Amino acid sequence: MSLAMKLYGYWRSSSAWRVRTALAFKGLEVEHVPVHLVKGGGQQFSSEFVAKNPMAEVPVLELDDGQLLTQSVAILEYLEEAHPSPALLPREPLLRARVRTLVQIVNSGIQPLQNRVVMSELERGGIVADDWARHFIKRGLTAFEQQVARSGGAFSVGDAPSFADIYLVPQLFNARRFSMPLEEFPTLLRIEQRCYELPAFQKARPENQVDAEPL
Ligand SMILES: N[C@@H](CCC(=O)N[C@@H](CS)C(=O)NCC(=O)O)C(=O)O
Repeated sequence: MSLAMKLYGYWRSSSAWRVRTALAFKGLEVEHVPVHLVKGGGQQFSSEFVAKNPMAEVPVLELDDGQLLTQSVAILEYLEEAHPSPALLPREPLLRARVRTLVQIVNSGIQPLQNRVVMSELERGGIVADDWARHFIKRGLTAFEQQVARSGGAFSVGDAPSFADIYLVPQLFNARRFSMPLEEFPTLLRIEQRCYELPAFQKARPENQVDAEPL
């Protein structure tokens, strides 16, 4: 049986993870199509995949009519508009802005500075890429922690899960991959724990994916 939508992703990709969580939260079934980002130099660079996403990145969401969506923010916004319930954005404009602020702290302030493509270029230039990554993760998580201390409740913004939590959880996983101590972010750790009580956040974890490898 072929499912309606396809998600091109990679088990350990934090950006694909965001989309997996949103899909699971909204109860949307997709066919997962693994794109191995490392094996054989990276399947994301195949001409077939680049035709789907010229940035050669996951995630790509292919809709049932073949339309392709890239960039996790655009995909999540699309899912929220096309499938509004259960909601992943609060109703009040100010709170929606707070969620989007947190999303961008991760999406533009942390992840692009520590992704594989940037790290490889830094290493080629003789820079210690892990130190660079830790610097920007710490900077972003510090801002996230301060913001959430003001606007958060059980989750990052108020008492319901939102896009902000969907961006936070994979970023904490990435921080641990860089062996970063996280005690200075107690609010974020508490929210992460709360997120993992929800089935959608469990389902989206890297180790629960069809292409998962030992962590
Ligand atoms: N801004 C993009 C970022 C996508 C991205 O960085 N994807 C990474 C995996 S997390 C990727 O596919 N990298 C390709 C590579 O490592 O060559 C989004 O939010 O979707």
